[in-house]
Amino acid sequence: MSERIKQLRDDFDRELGSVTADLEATALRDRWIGRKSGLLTAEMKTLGKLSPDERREAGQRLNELKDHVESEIALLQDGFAGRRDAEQLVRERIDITLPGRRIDSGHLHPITLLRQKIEDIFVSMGYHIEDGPEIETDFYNFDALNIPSAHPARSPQDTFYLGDHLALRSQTSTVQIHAMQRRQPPLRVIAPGRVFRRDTPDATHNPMFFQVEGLLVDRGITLGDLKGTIEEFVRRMFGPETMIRFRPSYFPFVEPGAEIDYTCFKCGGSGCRVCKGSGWIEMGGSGMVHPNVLKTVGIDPEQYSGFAFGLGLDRLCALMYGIDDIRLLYENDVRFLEQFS
Ligand code: 2NM
Repeated sequence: MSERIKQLRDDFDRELGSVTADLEATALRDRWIGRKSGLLTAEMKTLGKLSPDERREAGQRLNELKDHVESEIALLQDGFAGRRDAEQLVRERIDITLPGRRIDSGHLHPITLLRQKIEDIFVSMGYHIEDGPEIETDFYNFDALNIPSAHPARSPQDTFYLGDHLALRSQTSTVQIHAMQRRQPPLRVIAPGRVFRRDTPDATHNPMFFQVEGLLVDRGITLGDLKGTIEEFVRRMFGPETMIRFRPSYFPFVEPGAEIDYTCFKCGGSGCRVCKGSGWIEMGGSGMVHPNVLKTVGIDPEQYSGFAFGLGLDRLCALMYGIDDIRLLYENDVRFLEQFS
């Protein structure tokens, strides 16, 4: 009997060695120790035919073999389960070092970013931000600004009329007139906003664009105050090395009037593509507020004087961001706008 049990153990060990999968291990278990048809189960049943001594001996051996079968198969199944877990871990591996996907979020329009930067500089110099209507009467748009009745700016070729005496404002000076009517000097105001002119759209023109105009009125204000203010502004805006120059010019609402240039923010004045080789960039118009304008709003030009200036945001925005066509600013093409987040 003991020879036979040894043979059985060898047979089992050989079969165990060829098991490669979980299901085969289960089948092997059934084949050897299954309740109904297990080889060892059947062997146990023959014990009754033996003498008591032989039965005790063989029973012990068979139990040992059964324990052996159970523990070997359990070991094998543990191994398969471990391998399954390991494979799953590899399959479902997550690389936590990968940067996350950026969540799309809204952002401000480049014109708005620029306007806010300009506003911050003037607010820190004590200016108030003023707002006003985009539809104005002739009075605010032209008369109060000392623009003569025959001036070409008044023609329907240049201005969008909405009726006989109403038009879309062609500059934000209208807001300055309202401000001067509402308050007494000393006065420091900037007026950012949309303005409208009947230009044919091209790379550098759009019939609607953005301006910031500034106004300061007090006793004893001179052209020197204007120059100092603009100088401070451009240095804060473009860097401390920036210089300015004034070129005499004419606007009906100022006397004297001047165009302001500043040294190129890109090359510092040596000449480059941004400033078209000149070293200078045009900022806008300026001047000392015309006595007629002050009189119209009830400010005595004998006691008070003021300076004013206006600058366009669109071309400045195009230069600063390297945009070659200002119409792109108003097409709301997300592929364009996404570049400024
Ligand atoms: C400019 C150029 C020069 C200006 C004048 C006034 C007001 F209301 F005080 F008369 N506001 N802004 C002004 C002066 C605007 O823009 C090119």
